[in-house]
Amino acid sequence: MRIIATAGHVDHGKSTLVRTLTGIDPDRWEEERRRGLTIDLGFAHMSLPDGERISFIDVPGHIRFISNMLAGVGGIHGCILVVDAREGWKPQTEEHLRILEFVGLRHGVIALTKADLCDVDILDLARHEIEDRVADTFLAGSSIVPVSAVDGSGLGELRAELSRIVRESDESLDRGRPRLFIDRVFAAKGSGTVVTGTLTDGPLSVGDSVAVTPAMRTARIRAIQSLGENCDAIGPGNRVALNISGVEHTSISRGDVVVVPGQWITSDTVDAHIGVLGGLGHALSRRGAFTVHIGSDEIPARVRVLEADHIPPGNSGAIRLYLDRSVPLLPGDRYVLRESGRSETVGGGEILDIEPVLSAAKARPSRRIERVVDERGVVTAQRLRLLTGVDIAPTVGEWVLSPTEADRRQVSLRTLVDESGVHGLDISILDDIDRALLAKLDGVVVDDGRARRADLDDPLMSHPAIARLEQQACTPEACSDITPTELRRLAKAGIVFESQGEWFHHVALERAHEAARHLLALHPDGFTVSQFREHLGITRKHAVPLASALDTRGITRRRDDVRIAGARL
Ligand SMILES: Nc1nc2c(ncn2[C@@H]2O[C@H](COP(=O)(O)OP(=O)(O)OP(=O)(O)O)[C@@H](O)[C@H]2O)c(=O)[nH]1
Ligand SMILES: [Mg+2]
Repeated sequence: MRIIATAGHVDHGKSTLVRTLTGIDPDRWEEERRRGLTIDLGFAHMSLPDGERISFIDVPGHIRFISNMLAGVGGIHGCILVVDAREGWKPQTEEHLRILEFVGLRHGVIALTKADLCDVDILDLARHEIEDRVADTFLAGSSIVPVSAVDGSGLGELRAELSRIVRESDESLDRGRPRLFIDRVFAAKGSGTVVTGTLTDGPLSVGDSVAVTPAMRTARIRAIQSLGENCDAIGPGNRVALNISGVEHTSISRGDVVVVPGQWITSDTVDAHIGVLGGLGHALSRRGAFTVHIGSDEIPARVRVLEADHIPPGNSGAIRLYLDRSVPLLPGDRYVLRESGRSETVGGGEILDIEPVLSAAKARPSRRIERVVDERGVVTAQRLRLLTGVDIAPTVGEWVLSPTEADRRQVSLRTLVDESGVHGLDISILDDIDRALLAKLDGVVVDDGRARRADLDDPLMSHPAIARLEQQACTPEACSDITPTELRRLAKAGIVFESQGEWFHHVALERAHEAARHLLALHPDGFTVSQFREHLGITRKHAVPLASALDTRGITRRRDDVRIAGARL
């Protein structure tokens, strides 16, 4: 599926051409048909001879309805630029073409209409003029096809050109986060609210919970139609009608956006690249009242030129846009800037930053992810994806850190750890990011909630209880001068061990091991706890846990009342 928009001056034959190709009259309104003038967007579709399907968006050519034209060209794959062969290039031929450039279109064909009314010389003249006019645009070198809706000439070649556009244009990007800029909304009899638009960025399914910007009213998708047919799910790059429940049609208007909650950042201040039209009679500065056209939305805005105070016609630069309301956006989104006072197209380009951090005086917008991270220092990988549309692996935990920020934090962590000495740094005073960084810091050990330099002696290792337990060996007394936590840390270090509630120094295990070896040499069929106890000269209180410690280590194995050799003897 590809979506093709018409473009061109008023009365040049756009709607007639769409009707001739598809059999569907894109002029939906009685007023449009009566006046023979397209006012709002029209829709039609067809199958090409090779089976490919095309949706058409037919736009009005009249300058008064340019906003409607702008609302129709978001998310399209190609265009038919329509030029009346007798009239040639006209203001809205030029303006529409420039608008299509600003929205980033790369594919199209030029239809030279009403060929039945002209002779070959006129057609040649028109062709040469068009070739000149499109020379510096995406239509440079495109086919110019003379067509007639009256005698049908040229239509075969035009269809072949449409097939070429289908082949050469890329499928719409699937980012897994659908966005539907609404271009029509109405109440369907018996089924509630219906919104239509060009679906981009991800698929939608019946049953999905969605939200409608700017108020983020939540709704559920009850039914989906595309090309007049019901479907359970639909991918990006399609014309779509959604029947949604939960939102009144009167509370939605063109330009509102259907999204999945949590998947988009909506912003009202953005930095953008702008190309200013060469034909503009003045430079772009902050003076003036502007409208920004993004998707099907038209938003009043103020402009601030960045890195300069104006941009001359034909030049490009960066601007900050202060929008009257928030829109779900991504860097790379295209927009068109118009001046509302003079009602003229000023320029357009791509959004670079949907959440500028630096003041306009300092901002140097670009699409570099590193810039986005640098300006913030720290950002979660999830937020970074919403800000840039790109998945970046976290530096640590769930965070992406700029190199400067990572350095700064590591240096300060090292200082804190150094200063805390053998006592150690209480890591509960750190934030989550520092705690995660600390765990990866070389030469630092975190133990029991405290971080120390690994090369420092641990005072616990010289605790008097250790020497005492070592001396008492197989007959330890209960320790009152050391905590269970400390004993467990010593056990982790392999210095002491616990068996059946008794704490022993490791030497006790070595002696018990020796005793077992000795007794098994005398009694290959096994020795009793009594023999073990007598051999070591200890009581049952210590003999039982020691024998059990031998069992758990596989040195001995218990069989009925005796111990026999284990695998690790
Ligand atoms: N003879 C002839 N007339 C045509 C042809 N195509 C369009 N027309 C006529 O030109 C007039 C304008 O055609 P439309 O299709 O309404 O023009 P449009 O570009 O859609 O106009 P807007 O939508 O208002 O910008 C109508 O009267 C058509 O019948 C053609 O190939 N041959
Ligand atoms: Mg029309």
